[in-house]
Amino acid sequence: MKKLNVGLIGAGFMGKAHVIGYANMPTLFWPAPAVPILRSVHDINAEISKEAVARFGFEKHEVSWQAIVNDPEIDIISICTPNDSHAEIAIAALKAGKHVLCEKPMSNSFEDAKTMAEAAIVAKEKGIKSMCAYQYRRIPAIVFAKQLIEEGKIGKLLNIRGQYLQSWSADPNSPLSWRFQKKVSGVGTTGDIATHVIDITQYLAGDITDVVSQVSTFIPQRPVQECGVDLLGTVKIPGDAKLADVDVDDESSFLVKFKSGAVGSIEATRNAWGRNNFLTLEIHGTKGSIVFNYERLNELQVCFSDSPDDRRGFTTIYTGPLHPYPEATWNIQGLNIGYGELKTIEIYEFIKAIAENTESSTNFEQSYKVEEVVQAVMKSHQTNTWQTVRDERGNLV
Ligand code: SOE
Repeated sequence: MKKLNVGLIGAGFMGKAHVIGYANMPTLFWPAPAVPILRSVHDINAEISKEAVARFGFEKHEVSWQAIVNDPEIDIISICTPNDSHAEIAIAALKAGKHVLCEKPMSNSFEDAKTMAEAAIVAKEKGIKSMCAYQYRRIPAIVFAKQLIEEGKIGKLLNIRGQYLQSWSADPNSPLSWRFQKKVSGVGTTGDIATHVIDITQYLAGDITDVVSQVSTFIPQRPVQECGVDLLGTVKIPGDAKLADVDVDDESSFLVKFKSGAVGSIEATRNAWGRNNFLTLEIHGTKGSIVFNYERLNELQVCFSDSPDDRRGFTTIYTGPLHPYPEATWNIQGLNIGYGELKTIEIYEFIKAIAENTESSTNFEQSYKVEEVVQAVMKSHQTNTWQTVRDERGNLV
C-alpha cells in the first residue's frame, strides 16, 4: 500500500487535530487510499516541536518550516500556523511539489489568498493537490442534508439561515491572542468562523452573489498575553494586566443572495455567552425544512410538507452507519462521532484526492470563493451598501 510522508507545520490546537486525523484515518477507512506516515514537525516554539515528536509520534522535528518544505522525502504538508504565514508556506510547498492541507481562512490578506489559489491551479496540472480545512461541510448530517436537497425532498430552496456562535472571547479578560490582531489574522470573527458557514451554505445552496453586512467590535482592548500560543479563552488575564487594541471584528451579521435565487442570513460571534460551538443551519424549501446544530452533531431535523396537516412537524434523524461516511461512524446509531472523527474524514478526503488524482471540493480554487464573500462582507460594512461578490470568479490565473 502506498505511503505518504507528512510534515506538520504548527503543532498547537489544530496541529493536534490534524495528527488525530492522519493517525486514525487507516483505522477507520480501510483499505485506506494511502497510509500517512508522521515524518517531521516544526513549531515556532522549540519546546512544542520537541514535545510533538514524543507525543504525536513524528520521526523528527525540524528547526524551520523551510526544512520541511525542502525535504525531498515529504509528500504532504499540513499548515496549522496563524493566518499570516499560510500564503508563504503554502506557495513554497506547492512549488516544491508537495500536497498542501492548509487551515482556514486561506490567509490574512485577500491578495495572498488569490495568489495561493493561482499557485494551486498551476500545481494541479502536475497532480499536486491543495485543500483548505473547511471540515464542517463533511459532517455526515450535512452531507445527508445535501442529498435530501438534491433529491428534491424539500423542493426549491427559499431561505438558508446560518449561525456560528461561540463564547470563548465574551469575557474582556480573555487575552489578546493573534486572532484579535489584524496584521496576523486579517479579519476577526468573520474570517475565523463565519467562513465555515459561508462554505457550508455555498456547498448546500450554490454561490453567494450579493451581501449586505453589519460588523462590530465590542471589546476594543484586551489584556496582552506573554506567550504566542492561542489559549482560546481557557485562560483569563486579571484586569490590571497591560492592555492592547483589538483591531478586528468580534461579530458580523449579513444578508445574502444566492445565484439560485434563494436568500439567507449569516451571523457569527465569539461573544455569545452560553453558545459554545453553536454552528446552526435552518433551510426552508417549497416542500420542507432542514435544521442542523453542531452541538447535536449526529442529528438532523427534517420536516416535509406532504405529512398530514395534523401531524406535520420536525422529525429527528440520528446519523450513523446508514448515512454518509459510514466508515467513520460506529455500528450502532447513537454511539456517535465527534470532532476527531470529523478531522479524520477530512484527512481521508485529502489522501483520497492525492491517491486517486481527483480534486477535493475545498481545494484552494474553491475555497477562494469563501474569501471573496468575506471581502464583500467587509466592503459592505465599510460602504454601508449591498455588495456584489466579485464577478471575477473562474478567472483566476
Ligand atoms: C476558534 O474560534 C475556532 O478554533 C476556529 O478557529 C475553528 O475554525 C472552529 O472550528 C472552532 O473554533
